[in-house]
Order: sequence, then C-alpha cells, then structure tokens
Amino acid sequence: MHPSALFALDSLLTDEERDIRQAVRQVCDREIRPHVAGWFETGELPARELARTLGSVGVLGMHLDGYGCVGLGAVAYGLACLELEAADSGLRSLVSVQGSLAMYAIWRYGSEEQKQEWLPAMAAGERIGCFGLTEPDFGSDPGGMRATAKRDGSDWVLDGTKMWITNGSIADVAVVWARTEDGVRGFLVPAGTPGFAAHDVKHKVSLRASVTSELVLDGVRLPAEAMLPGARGLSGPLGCLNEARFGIVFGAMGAALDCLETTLDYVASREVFARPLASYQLTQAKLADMTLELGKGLLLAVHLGRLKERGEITPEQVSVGKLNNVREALDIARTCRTLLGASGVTLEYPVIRHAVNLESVLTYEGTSEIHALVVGKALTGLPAFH
Ligand code: TGC
Ligand code: FAD
Repeated sequence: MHPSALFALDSLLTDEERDIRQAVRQVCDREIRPHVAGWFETGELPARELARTLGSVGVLGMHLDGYGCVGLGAVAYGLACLELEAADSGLRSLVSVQGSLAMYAIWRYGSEEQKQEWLPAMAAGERIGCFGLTEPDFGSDPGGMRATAKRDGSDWVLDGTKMWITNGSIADVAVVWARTEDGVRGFLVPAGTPGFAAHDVKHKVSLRASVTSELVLDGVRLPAEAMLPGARGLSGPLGCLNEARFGIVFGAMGAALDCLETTLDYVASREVFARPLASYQLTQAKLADMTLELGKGLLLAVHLGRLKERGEITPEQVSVGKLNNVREALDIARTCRTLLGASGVTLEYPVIRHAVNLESVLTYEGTSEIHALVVGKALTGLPAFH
C-alpha cells in the first residue's frame, strides 16, 4: 500500500489538482530524476534549460494571476513543490525563488511597467530572478541589514553585500532589499549593472544541485523607477517569505515521500539473517512512525493550502507548517538512511541527498528556531527574538 493511501489524501484534492501533480511528476521523471544525482555530485546543473522547461509547463509563478502566469490555487502550487522536491530540494528552490520570492515581489509590490517588463519572461523561464535579503552578518535578523540605498538626484545608489543567494549568479534580475532614509525598500537590479557582481559559494555539502551566491553591490546606480513602489519596511520582504515558506510546507513532504518510497522498495528486497528486512518488527515500527508523520504533514499542508485559498492563512500558521514539516521530513530522511545501511550513504539512492538537502531547508526561509519563536510569540504574546 502506498503511504499516502492510508490517509486517503487524494480524496481531498480536485481532479485538476491531481492532474497538475501528475503533469509535474512526469516532467520530473523525464527531465530531472535521471540526471539529478549527477548534478548534485558535480555541483553543476543546467539551470537555464531547466527554467525554460519548467516555464513551458507553467510552474513558474503558477499561483500568480496575469502577466503570463497560470493563476492556480495554493494546493495546486503546493503539490507542484512536493513533486519537485521529491526529485531534489534544489529544483524546488529554483522554482520557489523564481515564483514565490522574485516574481511575487514584483507582482505584489511592483509598478505596472516593472510587471510588464519582467513577469511574462520570468513565467516562461526566459529570465531568472533571485531574492537578496540575507547578509553575511544578518540572516535570522534581516532588520539589522547594512545594505543601503541612497538618493543621488533622482537616482538610487546601492552599496552592500548579500549572502547565500539562491540563483544569484545566473539571475537576470536581483530583487535586493536595502535600507533607505525611509526604511527598508526593494530594488530591481538587472544583471550587468556596473558595480554589481555575483560570486558562487563553493564547497557546499547540501543543496548542491542549486546555485548559491554572494551578491556585491558597490556604488550600483539605478534609476528612480528601479524601486518597488509598493513595499515599505520589513513587511515587504517578509510578505514574500510567507509565499515561499508555504511552498516548503508541501515540498519537504515530497522529499520525505521519496525517501519512504525508496526505503519501502529496499526493505522488501534486502535480506538480513535470511529474511526480508521488511519482515522485522523494528523495521515495521520505523515504517509506521514515518508514515504517520508523513501523513500528518500532508494533511496539515492541504489544510493550510485551503486556508490560503480562502485568504485566511496567517504567517504564524505558515510557521507551524514549515517548522513541523521540515523537521519531520529530515527525521524521516535520517531514519530511512538507517534502513538502507551502508547503501544509504551513496548517491545510488536519493535518501542521503534528501537528508543533506533538508539541512539547508531547515535553515533557510527562517530557521526552525525562528519559526519556533514565531509560534512561541503567538502563544504567549511575548516576542523572544531579541
Ligand atoms: P518584527 O518587528 O516582528 O516585524 C517587522 C515588520 O514585519 C512584519 N512581519 C511580517 N509581515 C509579513 N509576513 C511575516 N511573516 C511577517 N513577520 C513580521 C511586522 O508586522 C512588522 O511590520 P510593520 O509594518 O509593523 O513594520 O520584526 P523582527 O525584526 O522582530 O523579526 C521578526 C522575525 C525574526 C520573525 C523575522 O525577522 C524573520 O522572519 N526572520 C527570518 C528571516 C528569513 O526567513 N530569511 C529568509 C531569507 S530568503 C531565503 O532564505 C530564501 S531560501 C531559497 C529557497 O527558498 O529556496
Ligand atoms: P544565523 O541567523 O546566524 O543563525 C545561526 C543560529 O542561531 C541558527 O540556529 C538560528 O536559528 C539561531 N538563532 C538566530 N536568532 C536566534 C534567536 N533570536 N534565538 C535563538 N536562536 C537564534 N537568503 C536570501 O536572502 N535569499 C536566498 O535566496 C537564500 N538562499 C539560501 C540558500 C541556501 C542553500 C542557504 C543555506 C541559505 C539561503 N539563504 C538565502 C539564507 C538563509 O535565509 C539564512 O541562512 C537563514 O535565514 C539563517 O541565517 P544565518 O545563516 O545568518 O544564521
């Protein structure tokens, strides 16, 4: 029996949502799964080609309306994230950053001209975006950022450094958040602007099938119209994070599901002490516990998706989902790894790749500790961040 069948998950989905999940799964089976362990091993991936492929099936910015975006519901978007992350968290990252961070920032806060210029090409995967919020000294606390944007006549001049930026060196446009006299504002920085450079982070052990970069802004001069007019203060970037964190609530369960499916196959055929590994009580207890956490995580994801579709979801509820589902996915990946024995440490199976990827997922988009503190604040009314 398939683990999700125990929870009758499909009964909660519409026909359209199941079709979308199937379509994204097919793209992953055809274009990603056969190659992804190799991309992970070499730390290189054909990101531009992949962006075009994903754009051609409507996955980029699929939950946004207009400007070449498909305009589907939150659950459909979540299921796409789940299928992508079942292939690799790095591919889901590419899509999250493009659709939920860079495109969403432009869609939500941009001028009509900015939307027309960037969104259709980004939805098609012809242009790639990145989202620069984190700095070397300010990750969990973006409110401390040092990057500045200063007025010079009608222009803006940006200085500062952004760190750990997904898609940074391959992006055609960087959404950069910087401090102004008027609080934090967002700016669209096209690649190639003088003073702007991106350097890749090397030697990552996690999320290797994903580009991660440092962005350097050294006197980057931009016209007045490069600023996102609709975002003012930290609620601008944090509003984008709600979107991407929501995708991770589903995505993490995709990585966990892929680990569990792999492990169910493995324990059925692996014999230890002359019997299938699947036949031992310790094995079955592990499988049962993992299935419970997976099922609960999937049910939570669909519930949050329905709240989001009704416009009722709160940032605290997104934190509940991100904290629970990433933490449990990582636990599932680690337990699956034990069941694969030594085979579990090779890239021949996806399990160790998911496990090390999920270490990044636990940290980015708000660390598990930050989400625990968001939930703690909701429960007590007392902020314990600082
Ligand atoms: P605080 O004083 O609480 O809030 C400042 C302003 O922001 C508003 N706000 C939010 N708005 C929308 N959504 C949310 N989730 C929000 N959380 C807070 C708040 O209402 C306030 O607005 P206003 O108008 O009153 O000024 O801020 P704080 O400095 O105490 O910090 C709160 C904290 C720690 C929760 C926040 O800073 C935080 O979330 N930190 C984590 C940073 C983070 O998640 N960074 C992620 C970077 S992007 C990334 O990782 C991409 S990974 C690539 C991929 O996805 O693949
Ligand atoms: P820190 O904030 O220094 O945290 C270190 C530790 O301290 C953590 O355990 C944290 O939970 C804990 N901590 C922090 N504050 C508190 C507190 N108040 N109480 C108790 N414990 C606390 N950022 C972007 O802007 N754009 C991107 O595209 C992007 N992509 C990324 C891709 C990858 C692969 C990775 C790994 C990161 C990416 N990030 C990106 C950055 C990511 O968002 C940050 O790493 C994250 O927000 C944590 O910041 P930090 O690494 O500086 O850790």
